[in-house]
Amino acid sequence: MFDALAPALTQAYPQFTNAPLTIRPFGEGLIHETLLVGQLDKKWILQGFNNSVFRFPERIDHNLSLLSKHATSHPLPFQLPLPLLNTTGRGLTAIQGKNYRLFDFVDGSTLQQVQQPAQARMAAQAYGKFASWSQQLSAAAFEETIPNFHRLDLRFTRLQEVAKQLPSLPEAEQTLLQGYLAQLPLVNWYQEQRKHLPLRVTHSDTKINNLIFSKTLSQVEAVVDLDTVMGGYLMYDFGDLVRTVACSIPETSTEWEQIREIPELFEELLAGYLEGLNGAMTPLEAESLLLGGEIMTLIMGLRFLTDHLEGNVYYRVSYPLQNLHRAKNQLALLQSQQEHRVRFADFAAQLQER
Ligand code: GN1
Ligand code: MG
Repeated sequence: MFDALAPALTQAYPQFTNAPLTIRPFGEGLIHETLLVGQLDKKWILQGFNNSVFRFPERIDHNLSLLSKHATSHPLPFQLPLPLLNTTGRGLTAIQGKNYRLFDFVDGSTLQQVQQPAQARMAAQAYGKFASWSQQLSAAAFEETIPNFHRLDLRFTRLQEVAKQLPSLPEAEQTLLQGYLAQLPLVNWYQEQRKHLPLRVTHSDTKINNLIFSKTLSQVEAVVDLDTVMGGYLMYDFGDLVRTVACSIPETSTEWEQIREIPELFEELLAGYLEGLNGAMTPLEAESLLLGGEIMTLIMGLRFLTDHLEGNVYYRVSYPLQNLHRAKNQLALLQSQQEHRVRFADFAAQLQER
């Protein structure tokens, strides 16, 4: 069904010759549509751009060009794949009423879940390195590609508003809603932090599957999904890593009884992130990392539940109750994370003494 894109692609990008193209779905992204394009022995990633989520493509262009310039003068030990330009010099190409972007394919492996503690450490070192590298850039120079993206307080009130507009909720939804609303103290803690934390240039979508490892999983080859790079807090980036790495099963799983935080992986992540950061943070930022995982898990859960109540208008779903299930998964993970607060604080104190 994607073959229909081939003639327009061949015309739009100087990379392609007239040899046949193969185009097939690729990866696990929930927002853009990701396709793998092959021609002879070469490969590219073609992305169907999600215009309704990313309403300001020009802001993305602006931010990516800041990143690209900085990467030229201050090289990173991994790639930051940027959109290839079409024959008219643009990163976006309209085909059959939809916008597409083409990227060089980074050969390697992606993980939905780490298999060994060393992979968690490596992932955290890479995102920590990205954070210290991007700190040399002014966060104020970056534009908000999705306004208020990680504003926990606004996500929280939005869920309340959406729930209020519904006449009544089935029991499963009601119980879950109450579970989320009981997290108000965490929202208040977040609000307090916002008064003191410096704004940094953050990736803002540091899921484990946004890293491309080498084939043998021995190093990080690339950090991808750069559309949400913008001003944010370090705890966002560390937190999304905790959410997607230090858990027994992925966010897509419906085996809620089995979901729990894996403290040993959290500890690898914290050690690795601090190694990557190499001291580039304030004491308060270092402390904020400890609750970053909870913050990001709460944000995602609130977003999944809100989307479920709104009729799945944001996230791609493969069955109608999937966002409800994701929300259930994330609340169970959050509650498990909260049982480890003391252990994590002790571990952080030990790391500091070393
Ligand atoms: C989305 O497309 P993907 O999977 O990289 C989302 C993230 C969520 C994530 C949940 C722009 O990222 O914020 O963490 O799904 N991206 C956007 O899996 O909303
Ligand atoms: Mg992704």
